[in-house]
Amino acid sequence: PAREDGDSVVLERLTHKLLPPPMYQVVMLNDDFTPMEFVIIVLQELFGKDREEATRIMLKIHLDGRGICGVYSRDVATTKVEQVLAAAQHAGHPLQAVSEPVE
Ligand code: NFA
Repeated sequence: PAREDGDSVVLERLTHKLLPPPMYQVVMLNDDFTPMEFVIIVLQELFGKDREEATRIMLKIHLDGRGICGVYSRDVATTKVEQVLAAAQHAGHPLQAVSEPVE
């Protein structure tokens, strides 16, 4: 019978239920040089945090050495890391970020 793209919708939903996409956390690392204010702005502009949450995450990174900025699909997480590194390079700060699979 005619498909009218209905089958692919069903298959996509079924695949989604059986096998949720692996998720990746973007982790930012502490250093001794990047200004706290720069980290707060990056967390707001690139990760959509309000100032209060951005400050909380920045301080967590400062105190613990690392902190989670957000959790995304693999491609989005990779792009977020690239954006952090580009912003840091542009500003002349050594800020580092990595993505890693959740659990
Ligand atoms: N440790 C940095 C400072 O004291 C601040 C910082 C926080 C850097 C989080 C990187 C990540 N200026």
